[in-house]
Amino acid sequence: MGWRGGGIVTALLIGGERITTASGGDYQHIYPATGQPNAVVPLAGASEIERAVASGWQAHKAWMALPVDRRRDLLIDLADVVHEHLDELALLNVQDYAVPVSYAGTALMLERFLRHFAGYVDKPHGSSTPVQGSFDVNLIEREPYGVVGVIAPWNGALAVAGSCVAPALAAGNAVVFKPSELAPLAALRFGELCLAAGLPPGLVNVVPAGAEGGDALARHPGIRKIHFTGGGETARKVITAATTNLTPVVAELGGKSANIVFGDADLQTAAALSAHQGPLMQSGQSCACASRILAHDSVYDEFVDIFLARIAAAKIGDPLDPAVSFGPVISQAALDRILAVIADADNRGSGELLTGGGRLGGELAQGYYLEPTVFGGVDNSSDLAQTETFGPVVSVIRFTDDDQAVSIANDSRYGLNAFVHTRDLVRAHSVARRLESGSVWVNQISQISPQGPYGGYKQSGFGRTGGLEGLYEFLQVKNIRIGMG
Ligand code: TXE
Repeated sequence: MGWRGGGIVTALLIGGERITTASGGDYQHIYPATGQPNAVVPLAGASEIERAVASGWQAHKAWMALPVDRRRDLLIDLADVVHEHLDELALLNVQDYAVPVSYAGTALMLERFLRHFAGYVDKPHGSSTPVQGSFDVNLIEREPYGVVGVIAPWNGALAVAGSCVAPALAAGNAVVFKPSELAPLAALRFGELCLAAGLPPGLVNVVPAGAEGGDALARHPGIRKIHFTGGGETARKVITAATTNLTPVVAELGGKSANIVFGDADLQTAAALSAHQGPLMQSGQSCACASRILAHDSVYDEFVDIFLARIAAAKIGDPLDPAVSFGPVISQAALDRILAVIADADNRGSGELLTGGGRLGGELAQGYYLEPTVFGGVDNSSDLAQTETFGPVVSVIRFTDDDQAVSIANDSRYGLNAFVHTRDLVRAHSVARRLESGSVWVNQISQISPQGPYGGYKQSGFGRTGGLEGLYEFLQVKNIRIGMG
């Protein structure tokens, strides 16, 4: 990957070939920490998608022609190559979306998912069953789809490469991987590392694109399954496009996660975890953002004091500074949108502004920096509490008892994550079972691991990544019955 015109020259990666001009035009990628261009990104259009799908089908055949232990070892080799490039990938994440380099999470996640799913390649994932009234042999086989499409959001291309591309490959598929135009760099480098590890060219094609290329991918007849990660509005467009060929879709969408602090919680720990999981991690630009903090009346004031102190202690600044934990939001448009959310909440009296609320100036004025923002005493029926903000803005909401906490937490169209802080594990279990969300984290932050399934309830999506559920999303079931006379 070279530099041109003050920015990185990127290229699509199709069939192992770097393509630097594409029918989707060139996208001038802006570095959010400075508001300045740092890369020129050719965007895939329909013709490049066509090439990528055709290349995928050739590579799929080559991949399945390899014995399972060879495929397993190649995925382990890829994990090793990713491990050797963790620092570079973390820096490319910074170039992509100005996430602080101290947050190396997604590159590490990629390696872990690769190692985990390499382990499935040569393990049985079919079965056989006796059948009534005969001695026929009945096999239940799980087969790859062939070529699948993976569409990633800007805030976690490497996380999606791990949670989706890794299991898809382990299941035997080729992948057309479409990162967001807002964050293509780390994903493109991942595609190069796949080639360096010895994977067949075309097994992982990386095609940065916007809506045009994404739509072409979603409606392509050669794409047999789609895994989409992003917002609900876009998901509707992807699902509609996928109906062209009745292509199945898995959707990992947004959230408005409740973070319940009970009266018996260790408040120092709860405040530290809640600050990280709330406005600070990726500047609140995470589907797992704990954006609705429910605090029991008995500890509300004390918790808020500790929580605000934790947020004030966060180092805000240059994402390349290892001491920094809070960076800018992704774009001018996001900055304007989030400031409008804050102003609207203020005007409606949805809660009391306890800290933040404005754009950061001084040496940060060129970047899209927002102050970490907290509203207190928020009404859960307000738009502030009901709509995903996808920025460093969180609400603190009072509750008086367990039933009310569960009721408030579930009063949301989303259901991706929920967080519970309590020393009482009977309460933790009983509350966890009543929360309508795909993941519940007790005295923990959203430590997504390859072993555990991750995904949403309600409008946070359907389908899972991680674990056997995540593998089976990329396998289709065939029943074979052999007459024995
Ligand atoms: O999403 P967008 P963004 C969610 C997060 C938030 C959103 C932010 O909660 O709602 O993602 O990410 C492509 N046809 N999650 O802004 O705009 C687009 O180019 C096909 C949840 O990126 O929905 C990008 O690659 N594709 C997640 C992708 O869709 C289209 C974790 C997503 O874009 C398209 C991270 C079209 N018409 C973020 N239009 C989780 N649940 O794990 C755009 N795209």
